Amino acid sequence: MAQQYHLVSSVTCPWVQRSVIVMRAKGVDFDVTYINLREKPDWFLKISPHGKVPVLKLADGTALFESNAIAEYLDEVIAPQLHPADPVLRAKNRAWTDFLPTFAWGPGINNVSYAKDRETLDAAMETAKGRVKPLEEALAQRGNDGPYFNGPELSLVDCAYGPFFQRFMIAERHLQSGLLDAFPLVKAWAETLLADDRITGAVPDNFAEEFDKNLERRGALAFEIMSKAAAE
Ligand SMILES: N[C@@H](CCC(=O)N[C@@H](CS)C(=O)NCC(=O)O)C(=O)O
Repeated sequence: MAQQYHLVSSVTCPWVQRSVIVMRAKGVDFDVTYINLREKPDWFLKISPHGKVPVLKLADGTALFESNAIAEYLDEVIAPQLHPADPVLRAKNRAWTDFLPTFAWGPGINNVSYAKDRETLDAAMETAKGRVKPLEEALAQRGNDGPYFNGPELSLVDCAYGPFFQRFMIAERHLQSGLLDAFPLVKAWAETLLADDRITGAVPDNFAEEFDKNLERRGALAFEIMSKAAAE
């Protein structure tokens, strides 16, 4: 029987993973279609206005796009609610979720993960620190002891950042940049997210292999270091 939700996906996409995490956290079953983003099918372009995944198709055929809109929709219709009940806290959570593209690409931590050589890595580290610092301050001021963003329970903020920490940590194993060392609260938060199977398990079986290929396609230093280590 067809599931109520159908996710249009691509294997290594962190924004898709965010949708999957929300559905896992809510115990929702769903079908998935993987597409090749380098050869987008026509049917996909018809339902994704900017040609990006994720798209979540509902039982009545409605297609939702944008991972934030999808996460908010799922949180409104399926328990348990991951957004805080308090409107001020909820607004703060939305703001930190909106900060995610700045954190990742601002130029943020993705520029570290995908740096092509030592020189660009050093430059990326400097700018990325400026993107991690506001989060460190937010965690210091959040008024709870974690381990998740809002305290003991997973939130939509955790669902959004988890995929980006997961990818950063894969590259970081090879790069050893130490980016998060100056930010102990962010580091502890990232470790909590990476210890949560709802987050790290929200990728397909071939994720590791495809992510390595992604690093290779980008000419990333992390891939070069990894290949050298494997050859030794
Ligand atoms: N703001 C979008 C970003 C989604 C996004 O960038 N998806 C990438 C894959 S990770 C994509 O589909 N890229 C295809 C393209 O840009 O042509 C969201 O949150 O859903």
